[in-house]
Amino acid sequence: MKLKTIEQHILDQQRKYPGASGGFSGLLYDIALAAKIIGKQVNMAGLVNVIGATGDVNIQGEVVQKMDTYANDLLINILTNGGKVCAIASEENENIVEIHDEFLVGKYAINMDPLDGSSNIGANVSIGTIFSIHRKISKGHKGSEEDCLQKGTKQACAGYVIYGSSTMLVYTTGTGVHGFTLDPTVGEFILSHENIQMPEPCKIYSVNEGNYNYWDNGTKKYIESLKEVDKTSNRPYTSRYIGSLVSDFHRNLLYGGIFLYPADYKKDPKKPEGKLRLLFEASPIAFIAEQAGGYATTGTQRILDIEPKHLHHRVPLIVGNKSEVLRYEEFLKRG
Ligand code: AHM
Ligand code: MG
Repeated sequence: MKLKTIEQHILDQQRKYPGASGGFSGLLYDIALAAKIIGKQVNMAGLVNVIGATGDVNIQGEVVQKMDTYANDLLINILTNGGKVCAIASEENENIVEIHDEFLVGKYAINMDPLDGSSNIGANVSIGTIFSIHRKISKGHKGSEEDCLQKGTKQACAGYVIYGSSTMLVYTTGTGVHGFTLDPTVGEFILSHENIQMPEPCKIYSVNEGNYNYWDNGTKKYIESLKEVDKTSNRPYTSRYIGSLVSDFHRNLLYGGIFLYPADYKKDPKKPEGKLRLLFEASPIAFIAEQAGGYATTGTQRILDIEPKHLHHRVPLIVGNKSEVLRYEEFLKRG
């Protein structure tokens, strides 16, 4: 058996595509490093009540941070020190994080959700980090919001880290989707899932069905259709919903499935709204899905084609096996 670390894999990819720069590989190493540290900390999360609750002062006299703040600060720290980025946008920050004068300014902008699904952490449920990398397009020496506000088709790379029964990093640069599992004994991400493709048929659906009464008719009818007995498998679809996007998507990517967070009328009875954020959640997940043979839509528009209006732009997200996502679009059209 030939073991390949994430570093070797990135270098191999770079050799295959001579245009790829070392700066880009360095950036992925930095993300992998942050992932290892966050993973270790997430594993300790259950002990916060023992060694000092969130917001409290711990035994060393330091304030114990909330896990999502910890992950955000750590990523910003590692990425700015690495000198490969020109701007960072994070779900945790209202505006972009600018690179201070003491650091080198790189050619890439990062959009990230440092710890998605963190409300699940108290129940020991898998959570994740999502990232999306764009090339710098702004004119000045430093990066600006313009570099982060690019549509999904312009992504140079997207990925996520899942902190589950193992820690895994999954990424794409537009040449397939590759997954690496952390071997905690040696601290290396080892290639474990090469060229992932979403398997057919689509067997699973993942949606917060508590929102049913707030959905439009098309979505309601589509979900009802999944409960009918399928002619080929002779059984209805299986419902699986964790409430942690990375975990729900990761399972569907490996087993075949559709994830839905459709627009709903929960907040405003006149205007349906999506919950998930385009730049930090929908767009990177859509890039990975398409690279794995799947598809992602708002119901009426391909996610990767949406021009972001602002950093925290929210969209409906329906992602999974292509034929199934297209079938959802048909239901929505018919209403
Ligand atoms: P967060 O960014 O505040 O963690 O929220 C995003 C999470 C996703 O991981 C998940 O898909 C969704 O929210 C679950 O929402 P709900 O609890 O409404 O079903
Ligand atoms: Mg999130």
